[in-house]
Amino acid sequence: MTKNVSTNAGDGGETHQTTDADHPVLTTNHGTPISDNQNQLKVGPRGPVLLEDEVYREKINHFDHERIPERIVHARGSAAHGYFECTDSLADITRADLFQKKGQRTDVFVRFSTVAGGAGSVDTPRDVRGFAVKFYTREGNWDLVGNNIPVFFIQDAMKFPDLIHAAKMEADRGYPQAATAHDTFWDFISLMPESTHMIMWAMSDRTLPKSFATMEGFGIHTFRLVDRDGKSTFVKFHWKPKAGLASSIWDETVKTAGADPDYQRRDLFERIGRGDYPEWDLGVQLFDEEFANSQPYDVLDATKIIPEEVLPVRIVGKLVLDRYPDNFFAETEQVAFCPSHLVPGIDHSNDPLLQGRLFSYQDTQIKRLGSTNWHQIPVNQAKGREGGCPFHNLQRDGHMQMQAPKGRANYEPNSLHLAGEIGGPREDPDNGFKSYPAEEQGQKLRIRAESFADHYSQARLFWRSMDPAEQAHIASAFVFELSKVSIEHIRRAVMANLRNVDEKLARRVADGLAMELPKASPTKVAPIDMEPSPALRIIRGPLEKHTLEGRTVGVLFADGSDAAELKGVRDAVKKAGGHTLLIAPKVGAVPLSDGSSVSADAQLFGQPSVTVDACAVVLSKEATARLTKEGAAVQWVMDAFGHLKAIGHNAAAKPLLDKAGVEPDEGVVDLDGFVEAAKKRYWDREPNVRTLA
Ligand code: HDD
Repeated sequence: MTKNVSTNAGDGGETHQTTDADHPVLTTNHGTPISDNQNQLKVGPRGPVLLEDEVYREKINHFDHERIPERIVHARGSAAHGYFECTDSLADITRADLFQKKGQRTDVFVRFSTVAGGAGSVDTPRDVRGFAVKFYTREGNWDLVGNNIPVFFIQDAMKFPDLIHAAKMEADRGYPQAATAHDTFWDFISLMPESTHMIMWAMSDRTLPKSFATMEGFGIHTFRLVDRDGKSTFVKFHWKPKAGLASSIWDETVKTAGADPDYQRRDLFERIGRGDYPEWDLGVQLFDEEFANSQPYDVLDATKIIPEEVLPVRIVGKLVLDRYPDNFFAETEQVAFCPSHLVPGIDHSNDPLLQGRLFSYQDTQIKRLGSTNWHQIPVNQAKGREGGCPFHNLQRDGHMQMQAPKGRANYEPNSLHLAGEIGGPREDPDNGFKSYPAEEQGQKLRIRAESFADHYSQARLFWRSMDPAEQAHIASAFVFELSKVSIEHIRRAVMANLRNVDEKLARRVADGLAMELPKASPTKVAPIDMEPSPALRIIRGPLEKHTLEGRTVGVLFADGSDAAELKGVRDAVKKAGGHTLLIAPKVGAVPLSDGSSVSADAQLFGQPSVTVDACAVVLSKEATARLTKEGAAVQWVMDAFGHLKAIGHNAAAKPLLDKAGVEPDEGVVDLDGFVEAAKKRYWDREPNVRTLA
């Protein structure tokens, strides 16, 4: 290996670098070795600098161009690599390669995102989360670009720019960032009754996921699966988290945003690092035209779900994220999803929202990544597993072309192969992608189907399916958001729509705002009462999991903490599949009762209890006396209690709990009972700690 000592670092005592096997020689982008990375080229030691300095110019020029336009929506994202494994063959329903054989694996890249905020905004606003999956199948890339909510705000893509303009920071003042609690968003929502179902989800705990690993994902639209004989079956896709569904409490997310703006990105990184790989089951709801026609809504309307109780979700695969990207920009930022990217055996439906998306994503990628050759960026390349899916075609040239195709033939048909030359790729009529030959006819119209006109029945279904604790969160979220709306007629218009969802909900919101209830807004179609769907709940719902697996317990300790008690908590949490974070007033060596010492993972002031799932307090009498006078320690415990977390404590720590206003309940336990108690939140405590609408 090259041994090279840089000696030209100037006279100012700058660093001298050596290069060896671990440090290859620094070069320009064109490979010229660089002798000095500290100074511009000057005339004499005090300048002026010379324009001929290519080493400097290249470096700055590249730096000046380091940013690309951020995504207009979903700008803030975090991603991971992993695999999809087919666990139940769908070969009788679709010819899609990834669903053929039980045990078959397909590589994936998954990007989670918030919608409204910019790339540098926080991870925990009240917002929908994107859940975009790129499957590198052996027959091309399939992008399932979904969200963590199974419906959308609008029915027709024509309204997408309006929705997003209204949701993002207001046009004149440039705020608020990453928040829907403002006039323009609610103005739009109040004037678009079709958004009512999704706004119920948006005001629920679904928009406050604790972690990416604890949220569901949905493909939303109705798609088609097509078998080898060309038979089509409609499908809706669901991702079900193995870690269970878990959300935060509003006050907790607000504080998390300050304590750790990267909370969910860090969580993804750390989970993968610890081997707690985030995992989901892939479920499908399969149905035919007859079923579709029998439902009281249109399956092409993206503001509607098919309740799982009506049409069960069949689990056909699992998704495991086991590798964090090597480079944020190259992968997470440059990954580009397109709902139009399908593979043989999967096709889209006529959902007008989906149809509009088919154009938008390719268009945005060209703008964002700067070239139609964006498919050549490694994270976007069709590669399949086992290196199986290169692309071959006769498209050529363009900005940033990375390939040098051989031969004269860049057109087809050609006969050059007959002369022994490279003829290039040919179409495959048997196995190539074929669109499902749906029969279509009708007049050209700009119109919304009558079957899309019921805007309230499913909003009502959602509300009626919620646990009472969730209903209280929803009502309180409306009150909070509308309290930030300064124009009164907008608040009234929202409440007028809510009366069509549920009178009591509308009344609770009106009371919370101290406003009169307006008249209900007129409806084209009278809402119906559908059978409640318990599957829609998080709290006390089928996916709420009482577990420590993959969860983090914060242990507050200090000088003189009992070594055996501390070890007892750590061991027990580990045994239950959890992870402990030791938190102390100082991070270095903290002396324990037996003369040993241990380093804290985090300092008390920088690691508030909002960042963990459950809390243990292990303190000596002396440390407790000190910490009862320490605001951060009192707040740590107060928040743990207020956020309905389990608190395990030793006897000596009790005065700190008293100071924090902790009242006895089944979630406040001694250390022996802690691990069992730490597996859940205590929803019944909530009415004692805050007023909800
Ligand atoms: Fe979209 C990005 C999800 C409707 C136009 N969308 C984007 C991302 C997700 C979704 C997860 C981020 C992908 C990533 O991580 O890179 N979008 C949805 C869902 C929708 C939806 C679930 C409705 C069911 N979107 C939608 C419509 C349009 C767009 C109707 C336009 C007609 N979406 C875009 C976009 C984005 C995008 C502007 C911005 C960045 C990108 O595409 O790659 O083209």
